[in-house]
Amino acid sequence: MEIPVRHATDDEVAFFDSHGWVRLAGLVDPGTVAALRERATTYLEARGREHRTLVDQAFGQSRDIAQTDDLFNAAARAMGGNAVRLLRGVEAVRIQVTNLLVKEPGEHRATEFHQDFPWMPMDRSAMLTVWLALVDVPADMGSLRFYNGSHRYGLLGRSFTRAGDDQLTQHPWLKELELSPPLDLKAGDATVHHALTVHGAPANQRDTPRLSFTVTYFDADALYTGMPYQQTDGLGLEANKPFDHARFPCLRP
Ligand SMILES: O=C(O)CCC(=O)C(=O)O
Repeated sequence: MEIPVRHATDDEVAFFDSHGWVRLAGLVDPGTVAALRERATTYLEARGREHRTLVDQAFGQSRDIAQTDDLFNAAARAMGGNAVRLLRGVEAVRIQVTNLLVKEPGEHRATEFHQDFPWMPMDRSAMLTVWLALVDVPADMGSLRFYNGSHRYGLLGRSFTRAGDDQLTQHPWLKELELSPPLDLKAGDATVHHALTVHGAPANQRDTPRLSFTVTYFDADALYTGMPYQQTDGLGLEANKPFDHARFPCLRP
């Protein structure tokens, strides 16, 4: 199954490089997005609704969806070429995780500002997430906001471990950076953010769920550090070796 995905333009690549995020309008066509949305709704209805962690309070998830669903798998593979283009100097990527996210009005709070990378057991930070809107996501439904250029400041520490550990509380100087504008996304538009970019999202103030499909890609040359991490523990990965495992398919354009 092949899914048409447009290529990021040179301007979009340059914007990502300088800002640490970019909006890719019309990344996936409306017909494909409608099919993905229909499946997403079914999967998300079946998910557990326990709010055990600070992350659960911000959004619901259906992780690794592309491992069992052929359409999401095709979409994740088709978007990989843009990940290679956006990550400077990277020749191939692996998929780290695919996910369906839902932010329900009334049920979920704002997503606190955080970086994605501080949890990761990779020896290099060339990693990004494509966040594909499966419904129209006006800004007040909770499209992501980013601190421009924050990917240039290295690892800023973990969030979602305890109350009050969002990045702005830990690093008030981040407010000196410009915050990206509120984005009104159409279904099929995506935002892409680097794993070091500080990002968050407001609560959903509309009356319908915010639905998105996310794929996180990382440099295929990255080596496993052996750092404990729920996703990689027990897979038999060897420290200081690449992630040669079916869970991390390699995409080479
Ligand atoms: O969708 C959200 O509110 C947060 C998603 C996020 O942090 C991510 O995809 O890295």
